Amino acid sequence: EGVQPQEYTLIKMEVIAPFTGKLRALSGKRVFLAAATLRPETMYGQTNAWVLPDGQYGAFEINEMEVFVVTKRAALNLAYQHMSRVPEKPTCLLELTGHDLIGLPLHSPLTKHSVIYALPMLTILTDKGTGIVTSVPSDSPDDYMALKDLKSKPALRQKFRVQDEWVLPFEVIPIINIPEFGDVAAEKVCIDLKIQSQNDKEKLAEAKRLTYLKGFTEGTMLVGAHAGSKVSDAKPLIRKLLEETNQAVSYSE
Ligand code: A2H
Repeated sequence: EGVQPQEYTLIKMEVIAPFTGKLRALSGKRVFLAAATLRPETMYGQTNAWVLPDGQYGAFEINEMEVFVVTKRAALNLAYQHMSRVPEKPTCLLELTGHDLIGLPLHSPLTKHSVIYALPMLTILTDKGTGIVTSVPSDSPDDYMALKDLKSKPALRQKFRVQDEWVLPFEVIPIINIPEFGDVAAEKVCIDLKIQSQNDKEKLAEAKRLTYLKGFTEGTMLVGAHAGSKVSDAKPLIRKLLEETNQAVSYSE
């Protein structure tokens, strides 16, 4: 835990009905994978969600209608931030693992895709955010490499029972221009640094360092309501829009 609280935007990625398997127990509710992001302005570039296959998750009651799938740890934080049906007490309707979530069809804000899927990422930390991550391979080196691994390794897809059609049709979407890195910064930096896989920790840390600050300070939006604006100007406006339209909530830890 850092000294300063980190303020995230939780993106509400809605599970598309009808529910099957374990999720059937939640039929009639609105169920969301709640993904913690620091880059709400990149949601135009979402291609999938990430879950940790062996991660422990739960479906927690947020209010009468809405359920969030997050880690138990995040549910407790949410309950202390007025996001629990019972104040300060998480109510878990269903325990789930990442394996139960892989393949869920999702409807997520701002992306051009009407359906995206939950896919496995092996480097998700369960002590940060919600344990659910939304994937923007154009601007996040971690997301780019994890998607590339799944696309290029049929054995990895088989291992986690990932169907080709959840992965192969989803291309990197250009959403932000960074003068030094072009329109798909994460892809360029991963190629330049010759990053081999999502497990290449040191190089990925360098790639993140290179893209993260420059994206904010020098990036220009290519798409959406703020196309042509600086990322630093668009970011708070997009965040506000997502929250006002109930497609996201703020969350800190
Ligand atoms: B970011 P910080 Cl486009 N485990 O969102 C691993 N990574 C996690 C996580 C977890 N439990 N929870 C959140 N994250 C990711 C978008 C994005 C992000 C872009 C570019 C950079 C970037 C799309 N994925 O983060 O350690 C989430 O990915 C680079 C730092 O709290 C979240 O924002 O600073 C970010 O890490 C939070 O990381």
